[in-house]
Amino acid sequence: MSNQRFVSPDLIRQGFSRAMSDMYREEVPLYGALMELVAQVNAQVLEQQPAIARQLQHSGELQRLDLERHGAIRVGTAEELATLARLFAVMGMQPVGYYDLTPAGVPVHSTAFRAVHEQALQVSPFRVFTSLLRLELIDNPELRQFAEQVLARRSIFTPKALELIDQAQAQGGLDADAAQCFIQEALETFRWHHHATVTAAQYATLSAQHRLIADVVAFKGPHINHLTPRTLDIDDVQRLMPAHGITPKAVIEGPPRRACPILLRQTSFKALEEAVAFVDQEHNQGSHSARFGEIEQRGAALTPKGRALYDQLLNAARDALGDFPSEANAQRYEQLMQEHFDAFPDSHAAMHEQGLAYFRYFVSEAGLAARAEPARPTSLEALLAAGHLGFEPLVYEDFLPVSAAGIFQSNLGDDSQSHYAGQSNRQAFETALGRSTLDELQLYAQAQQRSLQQCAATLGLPAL
Ligand code: OOG
Ligand code: NI
Repeated sequence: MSNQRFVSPDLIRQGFSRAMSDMYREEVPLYGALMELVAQVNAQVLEQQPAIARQLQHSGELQRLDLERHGAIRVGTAEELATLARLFAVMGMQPVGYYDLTPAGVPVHSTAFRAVHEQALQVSPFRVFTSLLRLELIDNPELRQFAEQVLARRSIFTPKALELIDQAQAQGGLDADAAQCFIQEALETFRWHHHATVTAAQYATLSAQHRLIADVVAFKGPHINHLTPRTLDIDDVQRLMPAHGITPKAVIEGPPRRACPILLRQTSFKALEEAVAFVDQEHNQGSHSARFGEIEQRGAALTPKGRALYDQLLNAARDALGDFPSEANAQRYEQLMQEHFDAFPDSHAAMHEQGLAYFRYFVSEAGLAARAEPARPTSLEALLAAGHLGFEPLVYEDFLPVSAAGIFQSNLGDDSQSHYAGQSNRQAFETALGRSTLDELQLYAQAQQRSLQQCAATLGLPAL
């Protein structure tokens, strides 16, 4: 059987990401407004800062920018998570990283499904932050049992989606018709349902335990709760949001503003209060808030050394603040972050020299021109010094646990600060998932290494 007849998983992911965006824009018009604002700001940045436009052009990020977004969902059972992993695999998405949100009072642990190779990422960098509810942390045994029973009764995938996942796995892919059908069927899992699966009283009980538990347990499926476009200037978007009828949360999560962005900065706007019908109601008499909006700005992927420095500075700034960042202390928090992050070098050259970030190396014009010269440099250091090789940071494709906790919290309301005694449990998560999660640091190291191999091949050198 030849692979020719199969659609590339990257194209299925691209199609799915588009279909998801169209569905969400119809469901949540404010998302459309946010997309327009982000597109405007991005166009302005590219026009006013040609250096950024050149870098993005060079790295291939420019062509993916308009498509770029991440979503988030929350599931309730191991079986749901394991089947999702198989569904995402049809689109070339693997679980990368493990995020434990329990220390922040959110009873879930999570991974991000995404493409892992730089070429696949260029076709579609679509990611889905996927959380599994930790029912074992509910201390009331009756409520826990009730939640388990409700979850056991639901099926979040259409029969046709399940059939196509099996087919893709058995045959090694899907042809064009099957891929189209798969996109439509898979979309159903993430759709919003106005009809809850529990009574108003049951919803209230679940919600009193934790609003997140109600969000996962009381509905037919894991509705997509936000889709996040990537902006080139998050401060600008944050500033312009109110004029577009969007109220952002008080602080931007992640590192402060810098000349050379690192990791990930994010901000969100509050969840919508939406009408729903509980099973003991005829009309949409109840309400539930889950869906919100978010934007992100992505920067350089950091090495373990860079990440340790980031974590250290972030913790120091938060310790100095002495409280959770909020509207009341937002300005002071921003100032503290700026001060502390002075200690993080803010140029690509310094980050490279100190081994703080991962880079993609490329052969320059000068390097190409010098290929035939017998006395040309051949070591990495010498090639860089001679300007025969250049480098640019690899973009961070993942998430940040402290930021994710801040995003969760801002959408759950201030009354939901909870404390859970549970241990971080990557192993339990991976057992539920049915496979291990990939180490994001290894993926960046591999991409960096591939770029060096390519440079060596271009220059006709044995290795670099
Ligand atoms: C996910 C919150 C985390 C992010 O971008 O870090 C998140 C959720 O609310 O389900 O979306
Ligand atoms: Ni998000």
